[in-house]
Amino acid sequence: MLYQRSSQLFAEAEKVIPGGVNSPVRAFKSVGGTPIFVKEAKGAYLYDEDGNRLIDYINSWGPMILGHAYEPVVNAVIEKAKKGTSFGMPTQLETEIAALAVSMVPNIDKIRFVNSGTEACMSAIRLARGYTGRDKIIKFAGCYHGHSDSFLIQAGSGAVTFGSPNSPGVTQGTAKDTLLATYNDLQNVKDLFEANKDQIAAIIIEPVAGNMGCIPPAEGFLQGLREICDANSSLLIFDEVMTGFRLAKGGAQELFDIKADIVAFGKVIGGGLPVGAFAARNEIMNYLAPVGPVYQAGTLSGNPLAMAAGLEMLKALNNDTDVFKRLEEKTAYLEKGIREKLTEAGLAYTINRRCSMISVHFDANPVTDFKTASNGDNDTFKKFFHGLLKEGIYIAPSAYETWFITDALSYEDLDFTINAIGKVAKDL
Ligand code: KE4
Repeated sequence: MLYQRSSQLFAEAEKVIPGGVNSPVRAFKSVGGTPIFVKEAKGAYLYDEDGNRLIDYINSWGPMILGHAYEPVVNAVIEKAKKGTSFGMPTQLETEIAALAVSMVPNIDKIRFVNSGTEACMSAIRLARGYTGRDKIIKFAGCYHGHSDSFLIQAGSGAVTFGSPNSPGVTQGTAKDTLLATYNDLQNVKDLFEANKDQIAAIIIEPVAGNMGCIPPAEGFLQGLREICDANSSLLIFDEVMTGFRLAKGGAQELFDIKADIVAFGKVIGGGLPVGAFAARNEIMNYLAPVGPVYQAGTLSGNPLAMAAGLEMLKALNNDTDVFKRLEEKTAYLEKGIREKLTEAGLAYTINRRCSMISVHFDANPVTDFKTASNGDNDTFKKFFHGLLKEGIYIAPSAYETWFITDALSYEDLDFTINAIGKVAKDL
């Protein structure tokens, strides 16, 4: 596997784009080496600029749940583009995808589309603050809700990869309203409510965390948060940018049978085009402009191309009764294979998984929160990452990420991957 062309392209990119990338986690800083430049992709495979074929376990960080260049999405975008790409005026298509999303996801009456997961989460907490009249929010160390100021406090994903979980540029005035809790620690959350009586607008959580590796909620944890919010008249916000339309048709709310007050979406909902969204029951959503006083807007929100892509994606997931079962079975098969190979190699590891979100941690102890996620052996992870890349397997270029399984993966791809892991594990 040579990366000569990627190296050349990276050098050119660095001259005109900070760090040569438009999103830091792509820069391979956590694992070292040169970022891979992709030429095209189809199904489960990426084709890089050096002609290498890579089996993709990131899938654009989640959206490609049915594989790259999924034909119904591609064809819908092509046809829609011929009729104009943006109007800044309402279209029937927005109502169609909104109605479908509302029919798929429990406990929501209305949905507002935006252009990214960051916008969705940022708007969700503004709405919660406006609705409750309170300023403070609780987030969990290691969770990542996009890069708006209120969230860059002990954030996961790329933020922690670069050791800047508290980004410069976030003012003390903003940071003071973000309270930090420990994932899977209900008592910690109760203590925060005790210390900030009647001041907390909402808890925002990734119902399955995916930005410190994959960390599922402990039994009873989400239910406990629901009860704490009810007892304090605070809102429970599920950041389902990763889990939405991935864990189940109705996302984490369906899978865990827990009711969130506001749900944020991204990734899958746009079918690979820039779409975020946030949704809630009428009494909350009607606080949003132009109906209510909470302002939120966007030039390209509900963009026809993005809506066309998202609609085809949601229709496919809504109509395929087996897709989530296939994703579960394929990821369980992969997990079993990885366990066998890493055990054979005598390695200390933990694998966390929920449905088609999975991560490998090189630490024998349970990984249940940001602190335990930080204990993993990153040198081993680096070798694991690059060893797999050489075998034609692309996993997340950071131990603080989750893998996203696509239904486009065949069992031959999974066997190829498991065998490659066996080969690489011997040298770790
Ligand atoms: P975007 O603004 O990147 O569309 O979404 C932000 C976001 C919000 N909530 C969750 C749970 C997320 O995982 C994300 C974004 N995820 C990262 C991957 N860990 C995107 C990759 C990147 O930053 O380039």
